[in-house]
Amino acid sequence: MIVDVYPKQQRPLPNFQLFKDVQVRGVPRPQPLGSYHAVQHIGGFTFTAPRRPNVRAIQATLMTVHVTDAAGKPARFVPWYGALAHAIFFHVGTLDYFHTHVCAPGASGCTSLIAGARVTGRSSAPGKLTIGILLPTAGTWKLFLQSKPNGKLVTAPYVLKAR
Ligand SMILES: [Cu+2]
Repeated sequence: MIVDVYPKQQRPLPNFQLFKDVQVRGVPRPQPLGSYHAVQHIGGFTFTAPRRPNVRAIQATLMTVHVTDAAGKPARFVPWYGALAHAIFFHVGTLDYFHTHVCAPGASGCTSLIAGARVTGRSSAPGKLTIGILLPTAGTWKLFLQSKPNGKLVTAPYVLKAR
């Protein structure tokens, strides 16, 4: 369970988490992590990401994903909770968490900061999401990229190895 909240303030906020353990009954059924797929067809849209993303811990990286509709036209992203896309990362094993946004030009709240590095996610054209990736540690991360292309909520999963 994640509760993701931010204080209302003007300055960008460093990525941080507060933890508390929760007891859950029952036997967990592990799901396979999956692997990285550059091209994915989800909800009637095609998500095309780099063939080999190059991600390193504590280093700002931009990853551009192109989204087209069933007719092959660039999708129009409808703002959702203040951003054109939400990129939510979980570190496999430790469940470290990183959450960043892709914003329309001129919008605020899309800059991430870790250890002096910073990166900003932008969308400068229809169908194009440039995610600012800034992960705190190396290892395997699962990214859920959530957006509303043409008004429909779609989540695209990616498995990323950060060196
Ligand atoms: Cu978000």
